[in-house]
Amino acid sequence: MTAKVALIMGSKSDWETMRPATEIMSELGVEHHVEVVSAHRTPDKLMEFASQAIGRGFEVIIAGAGGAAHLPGMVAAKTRLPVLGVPVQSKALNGVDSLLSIAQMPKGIAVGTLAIGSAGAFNAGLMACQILALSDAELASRLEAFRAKQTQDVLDNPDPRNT
Ligand code: RP5
Repeated sequence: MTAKVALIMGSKSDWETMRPATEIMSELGVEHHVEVVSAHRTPDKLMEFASQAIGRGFEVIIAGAGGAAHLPGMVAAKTRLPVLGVPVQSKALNGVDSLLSIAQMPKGIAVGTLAIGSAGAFNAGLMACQILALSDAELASRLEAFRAKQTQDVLDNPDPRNT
């Protein structure tokens, strides 16, 4: 099966933040490709990746980056595929720089921006699954089951003193 989701990130240092995206996609049975593509260190690779993404069979791109986080916006500028941007927590500004860089796209090129850090990465993976589930009934069923279990887990153990 070919990967329908490409998960790219600006640096290997982003991997621990971005890993939860792969975990939920694996849990829901969604094939994904993972690769470092840097907007400022490998700009030619970035353009090549984005312009070839549709031809490679990808349907959703998740892009994580930190600091002056150009990666999601630049990828979105070169492909019509939906791009989900994950702000990686930076050392200097705790990821607020990453968040604003990704969220504040000028009108005309859209990037869906998730929360800062690993929760955002997990939700990007989840959102990618939800997008693919629009045309995949089996994936939709797995998503429904995931959500039902999450709900039931809370209902079954409402005492906050129990872990
Ligand atoms: C960004 O610069 C990356 O996305 C990373 O979050 C940040 C720092 O990268 P490294 O200097 O750790 O490689 O491009």
